Amino acid sequence: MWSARSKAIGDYVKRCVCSNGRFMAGLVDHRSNPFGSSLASGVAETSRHALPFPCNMAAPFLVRRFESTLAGKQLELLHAGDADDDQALDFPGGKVTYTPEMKFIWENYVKRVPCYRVLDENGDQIMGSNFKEMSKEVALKMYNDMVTLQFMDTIFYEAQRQGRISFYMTTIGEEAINIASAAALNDDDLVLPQYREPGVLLWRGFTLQDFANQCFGNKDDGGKGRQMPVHYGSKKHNYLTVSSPIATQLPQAAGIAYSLKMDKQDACVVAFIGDGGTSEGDFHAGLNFAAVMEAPVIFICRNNGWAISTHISEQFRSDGIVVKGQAYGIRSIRVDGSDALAVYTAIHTAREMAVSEQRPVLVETLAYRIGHHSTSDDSTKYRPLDEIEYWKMARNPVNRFRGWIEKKGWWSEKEESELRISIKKQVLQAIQVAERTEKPPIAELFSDVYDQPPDNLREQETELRETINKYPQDYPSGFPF
Ligand SMILES: Cc1ncc(C[n+]2csc(CCOP(=O)(O)OP(=O)(O)O)c2C)c(N)n1
Ligand SMILES: [Mg+2]
Repeated sequence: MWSARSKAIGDYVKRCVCSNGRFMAGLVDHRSNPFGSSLASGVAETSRHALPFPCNMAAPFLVRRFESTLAGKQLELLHAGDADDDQALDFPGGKVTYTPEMKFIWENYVKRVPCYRVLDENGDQIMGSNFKEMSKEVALKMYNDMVTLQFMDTIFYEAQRQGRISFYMTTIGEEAINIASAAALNDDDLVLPQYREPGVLLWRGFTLQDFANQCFGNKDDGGKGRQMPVHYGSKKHNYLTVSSPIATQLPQAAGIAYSLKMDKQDACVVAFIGDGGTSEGDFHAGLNFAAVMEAPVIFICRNNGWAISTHISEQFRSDGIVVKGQAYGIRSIRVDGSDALAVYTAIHTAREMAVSEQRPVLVETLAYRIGHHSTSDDSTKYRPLDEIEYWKMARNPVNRFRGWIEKKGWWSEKEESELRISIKKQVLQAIQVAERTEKPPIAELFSDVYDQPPDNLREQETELRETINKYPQDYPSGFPF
């Protein structure tokens, strides 16, 4: 396959081995079947006569793997620009031209990658900007959900401060990324969140009651109260459960997207990651896998300037994240994350590319994290208040989108005040109901992993029950025992 891709090397090998008839025949066979005649026919044979595991699993996988990826072809196309240069170095992956000039690639950029936007700070469309039109219905749902997210954040945050829930994370400043990206996707697209993307679930119909049940860890929580607050997940909404270890979702996203590709599904995977998350090895493994396997996955990096108290200048020296996409051979764009219309357009286009061209796409959104990292953090200890205030007031994504819908004649002051009264009431009610709902039974802590729980798990359950009996005052009352 390797020599078949590279004509010069193929010719050279031919010249060297022309006296060896068998080797030549091998080469000819190889070319007629890009995956090697022996491998392909062997695999087909294996899959017809099912062998015991693991062979019977591996064989069909191999057949389909090669059917569904055309990495070799893609690489040739990728470097086609140098194909006619006879002097070029014919290297695996494509031709590389020579230069007598010794020139290092400079670490600084002449110009930073610009940020795509459609709306200015007042919600006015920028002259000459191109964007995807949206209906009044979609625009109003987007606005409604962004405001809901704000109320949810304010009230849940306060509930944590009052000691009613143990932990919370807000999305303040990143409402447009949450909602506009969800609006641009299909509901079949699988979302692998980091943790600051509850808006995608909200858009898909996860109710305020569902959110409250999860944060209070009651018996109606889909996760049976086993996860920390904000670690939402919903199979019904194609939203994989948030996992605390940062970036583990990215290699998983590449794998899931590759399986969608093999099954020829009309859907893609969408994986969110923060700027801090890009320093994890999993970020690089995920992007590289997706690029090589040409997996239909959109990586949305929320660059919000901070990873807890670590500023991006301590996180990386590149021009943000967008440039890393090109290094991996992934199409990429940088978008103003405070501009809902720009996010909507970019994600809509990225989705079309991912699904119809079967390729990964990287979208870097820029929107400052206005809130603290979590309720365990006080960001005023490491960043100036006026910086936070500037982003909250001058670059607020919700106000900006409201400006646009008002100018279109789709929204009024009266509707605004009605919406706010109604949402506030709904969020408060959801919290009250969730708080009154009893907790899941203790036995649920030990179920759903093993068919027959092992001895050590049984021992732990007994020990827990004894401890609760001994110190009942330290455990919530009304716990089904
Ligand atoms: C593997 C791993 N390392 C460290 C942490 C602790 N941690 C939790 S959030 C976080 C910062 C992530 O920042 P970023 O990706 O920028 O997301 P943001 O909170 O800004 O949305 C860190 C270091 C973790 N959860 N997992
Ligand atoms: Mg961050």
